[in-house]
Amino acid sequence: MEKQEQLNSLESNFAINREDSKLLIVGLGATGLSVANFLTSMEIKFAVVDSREKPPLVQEFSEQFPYIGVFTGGFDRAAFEVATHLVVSPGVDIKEPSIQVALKQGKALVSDIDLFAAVNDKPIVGITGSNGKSTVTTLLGRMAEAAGINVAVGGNLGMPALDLLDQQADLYVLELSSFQLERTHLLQATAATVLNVTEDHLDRHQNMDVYAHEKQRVFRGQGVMVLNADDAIVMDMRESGRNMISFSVTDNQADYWLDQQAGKLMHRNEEIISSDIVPLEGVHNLSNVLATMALGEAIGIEKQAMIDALESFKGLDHRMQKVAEKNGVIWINDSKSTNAGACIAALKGYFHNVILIAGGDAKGADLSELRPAIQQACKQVITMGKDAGEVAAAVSETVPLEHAENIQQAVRLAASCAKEGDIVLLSPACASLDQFKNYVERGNRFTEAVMGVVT
Ligand code: UMA
Ligand code: ADP
Repeated sequence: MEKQEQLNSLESNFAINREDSKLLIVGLGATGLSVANFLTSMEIKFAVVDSREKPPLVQEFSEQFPYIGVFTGGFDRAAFEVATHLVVSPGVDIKEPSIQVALKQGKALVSDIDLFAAVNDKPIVGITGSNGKSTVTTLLGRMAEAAGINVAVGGNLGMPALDLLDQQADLYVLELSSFQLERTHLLQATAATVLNVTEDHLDRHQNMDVYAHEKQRVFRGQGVMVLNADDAIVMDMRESGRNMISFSVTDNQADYWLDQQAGKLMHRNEEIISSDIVPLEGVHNLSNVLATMALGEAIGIEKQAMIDALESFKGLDHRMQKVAEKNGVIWINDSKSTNAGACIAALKGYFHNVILIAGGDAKGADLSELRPAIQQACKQVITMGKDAGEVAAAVSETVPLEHAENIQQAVRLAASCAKEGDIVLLSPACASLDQFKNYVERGNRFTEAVMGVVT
């Protein structure tokens, strides 16, 4: 889209213009910085607030934008007073009192995804769900590349949506979180999916209904709906009159399905590929692959390009990643498991040979739903982190339980009881922020500690 058209779109959709608008960017993280860059390129006035004393990107921001006001260490009332619009970063809760007051005063709330949607006229694929988003987003990007499409991939996955615009792509594949979707009104994806809905982020969303409703917003518009036939909450999102493609690992009536007996991924009556060839661990990943193929079909990617990309896809780090094998013991880093659903998926298929390391920040979740999976798969559980007690409460008396102060100690404890044939699995079912910068740091510390005990 030409710049003038983009400006017209911002004006018509949000009454944002160069003359009268003063946007307030709330949050100076990756999203805040991407919005600042975008508004600068559009010559629209803005200021920035962040509740933290020293937001991570403040230095970078001040160097890049020396003349722009940055208010840190709280939400500066005056900054909100003069603003016409708020662009609130996903990590900031809209229930923040300063935001609520501003909204009551009639100031408009706009998300970075809304701004992106307003100035982009190329197809968008929107991917959300409690688990599997990053895997599906990345794999779909690889499939589009294999088909020769000029594709840009990002969103919650890493590169903020607005930063992707520089790539001038012909297709945008966006991973979208519930935090991004709850404040997005304009996005109309060409194809979209909610991969699954299991409990997560209930410290931010009031309850499961609200959380599911936020995810459902990815289906706004008239694009193709890609639906998980194994998930009742997702199937409730169906809308009559819409094009829909379903996927399932249990139901042979779905459009993309797993023939468990024959070990084949199927598209209706046609075999796509043997499931042995899929280079990813676990049935949940077969579900992810089927979902990705359904999305690929929705945007016209040829089947062979999808298969080529799949065969060379090694999966992402920190998701069921085998980091060592020594003396018959396999060590797996699944640090990205930040909710119960991911941990349950990780434990599936194992019987009493897993030494599970779990715990961290449970984000307000009750982890008791882990109980049957732990009972079936684990020979030992080692808890750690702020909500270690939540994990411990899900461990029945028959499974030995220990507590570790940190990940190094957890790995040493695991090493001391692991025997040939065992799996040591870091799959915390919790966010990492109580003890680490993020899940990547947690996974890296785990891997380093494992290297220390296996070499
Ligand atoms: N924060 C404050 N005060 C502020 C602003 C932020 O305390 O004024 C805190 C937030 O509570 C949060 C952290 O700072 O803990 C980061 O918040 P942010 O909104 O500035 O985050 P960004 O750096 O912009 O990164 C966000 C996504 N993060 C969140 O939604 C928390 C990133 O997803 C995403 O990659 C990035 O935008 C680009 O789109 C990360 C994530 O953890 C991977 N997402 C959650 C998840 O996947 O579970 C939703
Ligand atoms: P997200 O981006 O939604 O967090 P990822 O692909 O990064 O998803 O995977 C996050 C965690 O969820 C990992 O522990 C992974 O093994 C697990 N996981 C991936 N796909 C699924 C799925 N379809 N169902 C349940 N768990 C999954």
